[in-house]
Amino acid sequence: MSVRFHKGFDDQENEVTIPSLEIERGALPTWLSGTLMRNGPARFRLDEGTLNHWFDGLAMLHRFDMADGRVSYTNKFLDTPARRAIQDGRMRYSEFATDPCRSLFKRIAQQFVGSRFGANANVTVGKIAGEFVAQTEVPMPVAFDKETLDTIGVLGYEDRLKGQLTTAHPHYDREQRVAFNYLLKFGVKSSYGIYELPAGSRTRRLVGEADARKPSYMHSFAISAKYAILMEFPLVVNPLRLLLSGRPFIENYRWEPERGTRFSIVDRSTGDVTYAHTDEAWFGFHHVNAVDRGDDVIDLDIIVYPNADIVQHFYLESLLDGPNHNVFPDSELRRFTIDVATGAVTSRTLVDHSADLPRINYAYNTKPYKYVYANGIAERGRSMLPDTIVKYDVESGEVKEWRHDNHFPGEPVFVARPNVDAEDDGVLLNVVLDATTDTSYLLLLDARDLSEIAQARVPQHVPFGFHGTYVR
Ligand code: QVM
Ligand code: CO
Repeated sequence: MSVRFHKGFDDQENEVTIPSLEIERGALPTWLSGTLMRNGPARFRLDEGTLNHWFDGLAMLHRFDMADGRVSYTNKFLDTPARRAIQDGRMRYSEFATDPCRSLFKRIAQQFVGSRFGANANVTVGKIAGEFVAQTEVPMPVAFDKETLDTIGVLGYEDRLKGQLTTAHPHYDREQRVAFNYLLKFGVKSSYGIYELPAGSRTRRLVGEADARKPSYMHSFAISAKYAILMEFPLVVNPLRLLLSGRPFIENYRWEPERGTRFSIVDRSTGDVTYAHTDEAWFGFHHVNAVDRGDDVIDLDIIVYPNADIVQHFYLESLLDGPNHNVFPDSELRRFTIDVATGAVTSRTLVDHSADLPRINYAYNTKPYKYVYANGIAERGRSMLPDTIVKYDVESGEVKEWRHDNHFPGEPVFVARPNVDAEDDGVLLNVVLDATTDTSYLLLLDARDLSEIAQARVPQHVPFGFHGTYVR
């Protein structure tokens, strides 16, 4: 099979502003007026050596502005200590899977002055206290100017919550106007604190705290109307190792499937914590939704893998030079039904198809819903990277697909058509790498049937990124 996706991992040093992209096919819907902002790594090659992993690359912001049938494009690196050091020819800060060379003394000193992290927030874009921020899993959001994409700086919270790790996937309760996230505090006894942050505020409030001796690597979590739920995959770390091993962050984690999978369930109003458990070992990055069924049962839907091999798959060496059998690990959309009172967990496959980077119409978060959009795998056991856009019907298990040979889409972002009721009445925005020309384009699909609406060409490549957000 010919796979030419490598351009998606090439550095993109060119920062441009293009007032009007060429619309190569179709036309933008007249109602579509807003901005898609995306984040992702755009530089891996250093003066000496290369970063190890897809999650390590230097953050670049991308902005697609849509109005009056036109699309403009701007991209800019996030201006951070990590980026400046690399421009000066040195790697000075820890990334997900790459560490600079350091003495033990320096490592420990840095641990306590908190400068091991160079603010390379390359995962997603959010909004905190009215500011647009780039976010990653170290709780130091980096504010930037929405128009110019110029970096403003690390956004400070005004509270006393402490923790070293969080997610780049906060949840939002649009009625209560609060955001939720967790903050992991490493210690002899580590804890995951669930906090809420009112819109417009910098003051987080601790809702409840679950403890863990060996914290799990959890890239996202779920909220239902009543609970915040942490699905603790058995990819776990001994916090001492993180402090002393001298290995990059993720290499300190161990796959311990015999632990099974624990769920920490925090009551959003009382802060009470209960635990549930299954002997089955699962791993995943992305929760899809969670819905309360009756009083004390939660249906939690998530893209899962039977193990954490996917983390290895995303090393650049594996992606770019791996042997032909180095294919994308199989995933599925699975529903875990949790009985909060008894701690019992059962689960079943909802959609038996491989994909990741799932999105829903977020108005349906915590509510009964039907559709998931994701970055899909055309052929299990053959594709190395996601190469389709899929739409899942979680009730029937039906899969719809958009695909095009040698075109590599990313995360599909759903935008609802204003003033409509149907869950899937809207468009999907997707940045696709066209590996036949080594350039990218913004693809608009009708979310109902995945038919093409328009394509707007960027005259250079947009490296494969992670997440984005649409703002009106
Ligand atoms: C120290 C550290 C880091 O889908 C994309 C996922 C991306 C995830 C990323 C980029 C995670 C990065 C995590 C850089 C962790 C840094 C932590 C949390 C604890 C400190 O003690 C040590 C700086 C290595
Ligand atoms: Co993510």
